[in-house]
Amino acid sequence: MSEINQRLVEAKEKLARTRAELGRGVGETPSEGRLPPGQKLTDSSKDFPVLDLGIQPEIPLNAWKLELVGECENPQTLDWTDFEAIGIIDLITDFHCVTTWSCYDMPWRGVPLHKVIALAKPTDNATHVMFHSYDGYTTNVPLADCMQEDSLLATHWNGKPLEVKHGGPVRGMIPHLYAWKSAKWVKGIEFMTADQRGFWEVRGYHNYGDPFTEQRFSRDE
Ligand SMILES: Nc1nc2c(c(=O)[nH]1)N[C@H]1C(S)=C(S)[C@@H](COP(=O)(O)O)O[C@H]1N2
Ligand SMILES: [Mo]
Repeated sequence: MSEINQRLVEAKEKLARTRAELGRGVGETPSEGRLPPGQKLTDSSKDFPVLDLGIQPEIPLNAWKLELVGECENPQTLDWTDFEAIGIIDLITDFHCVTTWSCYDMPWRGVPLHKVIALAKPTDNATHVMFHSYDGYTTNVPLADCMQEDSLLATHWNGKPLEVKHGGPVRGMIPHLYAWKSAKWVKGIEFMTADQRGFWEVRGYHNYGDPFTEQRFSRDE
């Protein structure tokens, strides 16, 4: 992790601390509408903002691998051909970043996460998943959330292969959680018998990250 943009990470950690001190949802009324409280709608007709650690790893398709490891009966490594053969779907979802921008109707294409997970057969003891990325990023998600119909490993956005800056060739897309739970440049999925915090979750961000109840920071837990 020595290559990551340390200043960027520190700035975001500081934001987590100061926002935590101010308290959550100041002056805002939680709404049950489509736009989660505290969010602003951003135009994504052409592109959308980029957030990363200052590294955008370039992984050619013929070098890309997905490792399924940990608490499962069939640990395995998939290459691009294996991965695509699982079955591609199109999915339109909303996108909510904890830095307060949201986009509606994001057109994704990819492989349903539950189908990938089914190949690995997590044991009954597996409760959580850790996503591992080529830039060293990690994020934890309960297994049940990964099994939802609209959780995806996305390969395309708006009809085109996912650009490197947005996590191509393959990124997670867990639309019902804040976007830091959607790991870009995914290289591994680890099944765990207990919850463990990922990159931002140990740096002041919420362990679960539900945008509709503003689970932004760890002090909201
Ligand atoms: N591998 C990796 N995935 C990541 C990140 C990252 O730094 N590295 N940033 C997260 C954060 S904080 C957000 S908001 C979204 C941003 O996705 P985008 O850059 O495509 O908008 O990716 C998430 N996934
Ligand atoms: Mo983010």
